[in-house]
Amino acid sequence: MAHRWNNDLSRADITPEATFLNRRHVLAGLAASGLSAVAGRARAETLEPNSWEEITGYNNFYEFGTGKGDPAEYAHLLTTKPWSVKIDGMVDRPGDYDFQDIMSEMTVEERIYRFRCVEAWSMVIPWNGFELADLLAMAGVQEGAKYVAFETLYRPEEMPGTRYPVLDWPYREGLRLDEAMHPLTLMATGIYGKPLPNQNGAPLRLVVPWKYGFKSIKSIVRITLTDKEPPTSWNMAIPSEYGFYSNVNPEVSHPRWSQASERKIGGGFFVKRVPTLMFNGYEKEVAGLYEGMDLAKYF
Ligand SMILES: Nc1nc2c(c(=O)[nH]1)N[C@H]1C(S)=C(S)[C@@H](COP(=O)(O)O)O[C@H]1N2
Ligand SMILES: [Mo]
Repeated sequence: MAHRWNNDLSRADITPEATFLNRRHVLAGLAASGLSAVAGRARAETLEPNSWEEITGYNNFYEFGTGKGDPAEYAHLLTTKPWSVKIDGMVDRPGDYDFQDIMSEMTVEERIYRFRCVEAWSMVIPWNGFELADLLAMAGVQEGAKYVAFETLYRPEEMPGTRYPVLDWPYREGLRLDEAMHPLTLMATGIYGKPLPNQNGAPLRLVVPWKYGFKSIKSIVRITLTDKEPPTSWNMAIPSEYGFYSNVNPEVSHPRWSQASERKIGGGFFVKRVPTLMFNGYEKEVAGLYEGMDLAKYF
């Protein structure tokens, strides 16, 4: 599959942000560019990934409970083999796509992304995955499609958290088609080069780095192309707090807490909070998608 990202931006464009390349490449690039070791270290440190233990031990996956430790404790109950994803709606080739068949078509690469939860904690995660756009191309998006709807597996016998009506199951999310096609939008299939652990959304989950974490839906079984804005679980549950867009925006506060700063998980609870960046630091890449929109209204 083609890789739009590499075609759109040169390495020179992205190295200063140290955002999309893995750390070895970043460090090699900095050394080659003659930057001082100190500057190099400072830049690399801004995206120092969280540890495997942090990434896989502190999660939100309400199908396994609402506690941050529940997914690590209970997600092993989930069977992820075999797995297929139904792609339907406004596509040329609707059907059930087997996960292994999808993987054999895709080039999986590593990308280190900032990941920020609406509750104002954040992590930096080295994902492995492929662009959602490549998967959508497999199914062939039809003219007139404007949105992409996603659904998580709903299998109560393996998901103890679904016994409680905290959300209207199955977990649902959605993106506008241009957001879905953006080269930063990833279908993640791994972390640190290993297959995605169940608690992180095995075998495949969305990662939209400029949006709050809840948009990054886990363990996806259905993707539907549509011309209408799809309902989303968090918006259905609490519409005043969770909008369809959910772009990381330090200027728009959540009704119950500020969104202006965040605490990076790891290094102890007293690590100082850092200011949250517009679009989670991906402003240069994605601000154009929202030109002319009132982001306080479309939150
Ligand atoms: N199916 C499903 N996907 C989900 C959630 C969930 O409860 N169920 N939680 C979301 C929230 S609120 C966050 S912050 C991220 C957490 O991803 P992580 O546990 O891999 O860090 O997953 C998102 N995707
Ligand atoms: Mo979240």
